[in-house]
Amino acid sequence: MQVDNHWVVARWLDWSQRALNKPMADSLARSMKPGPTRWSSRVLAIATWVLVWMHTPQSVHAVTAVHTFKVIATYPHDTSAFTQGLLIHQGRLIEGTGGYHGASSLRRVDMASGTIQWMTQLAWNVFGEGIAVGAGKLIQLTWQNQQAFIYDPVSLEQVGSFGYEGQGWGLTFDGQRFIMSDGSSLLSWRDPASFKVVKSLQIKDTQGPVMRLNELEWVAGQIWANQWQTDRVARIDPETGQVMAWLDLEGLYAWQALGDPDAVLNGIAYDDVSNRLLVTGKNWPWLYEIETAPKGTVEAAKLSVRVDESGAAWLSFPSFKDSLYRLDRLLLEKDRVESQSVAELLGTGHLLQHSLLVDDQGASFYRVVGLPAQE
Ligand SMILES: [Ca+2]
Repeated sequence: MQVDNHWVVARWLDWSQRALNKPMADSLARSMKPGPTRWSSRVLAIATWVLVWMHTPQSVHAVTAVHTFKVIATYPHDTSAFTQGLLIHQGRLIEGTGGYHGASSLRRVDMASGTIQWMTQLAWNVFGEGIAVGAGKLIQLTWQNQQAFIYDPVSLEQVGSFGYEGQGWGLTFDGQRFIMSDGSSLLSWRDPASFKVVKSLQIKDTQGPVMRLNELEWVAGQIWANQWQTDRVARIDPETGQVMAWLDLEGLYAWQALGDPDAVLNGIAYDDVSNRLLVTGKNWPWLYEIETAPKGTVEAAKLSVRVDESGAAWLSFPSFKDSLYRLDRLLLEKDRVESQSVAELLGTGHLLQHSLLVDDQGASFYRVVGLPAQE
């Protein structure tokens, strides 16, 4: 039976987005009519199987992926540094700290030894927050002072300041604009010259808005954000605001042992030259260089469909570079359900769009499943 690809595509989309779409419901209803047609436990089993398939956490859109980490190196970190901003500029580690009475600072730190090479302290009544380098300057936010400081990004000499409205939490730079958090689920994109808001997005995962976004880092086309008071970092698609994966750093450092509820994970720095990723926390004794790895949970890949001029259907989905994916096909016929893996792909780049030609002669449904990292 030749099935129009558009129809397959439409059914697939319906299926992926709703619990039970009408064509499938109708089809199942027809199959389950009593009488000469088979009203058997087998049909019920099929229906159940389909429902299980649809409701499994492994189905598309169901669960935001959770990634874990591997420690590459551990470096000393100043335990008096209440870390609020962390970045690497020209291979140098720069840290912004918070707190009143002189605890707020901007400093350049020798990574290997943890030694402070240069530091400026903010006024006693100023609480430092996120830092970022962009458009030839380093900007440091303040929490509630509604004032930001401008520094030369190399010498770290202060060259100016300006005012803005609202709370300042995290800050990063996407190559064109600053991106700022304020402790809510919103991120704002800001013009590097005027610091005026040019775009704003609410950040969500599959469960809804993600609150308390804190320290930020631009990592190869994604925004990474510490969620305040958790051990988690959200990896955010800057176009949609969707959390594409969570990086779960629980167990990296048992900060609870410090006895300070404020000593939470905060601080992400990424060096795109050396591809190093560094994380730390407020008053933590260690700075960690880490790599990320899938945790064996599922990638919430956004499978989309394109039909080309010849009528062939292409499935595509975005991926992270450290993920292995499996494409499953579910063949659904009246008296037969068959599931098979049709492709296995290793993601090779952030937000890379994988495309697969789908050659369908029947009613098929697809899903993408993120696989655990292979040992
Ligand atoms: Ca950062």
